[in-house]
Amino acid sequence: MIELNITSMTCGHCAAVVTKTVQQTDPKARVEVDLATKKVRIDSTQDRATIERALADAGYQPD
Ligand SMILES: [Cu+2]
Repeated sequence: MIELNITSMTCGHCAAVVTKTVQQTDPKARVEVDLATKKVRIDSTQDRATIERALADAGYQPD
């Protein structure tokens, strides 16, 4: 389980982009976004660094 904080994530659109971006690195990933706490929980076989890089490229740099 990978847990990331992404404070730049502010609305449902951001949450959708974050989810889609993670699933592009691992189509089987389970992604849970909590907008209130700006936390993303990811269940994936992909490594953390790869996911963080993909999110940064999409404009959502994890803290
Ligand atoms: Cu947004």
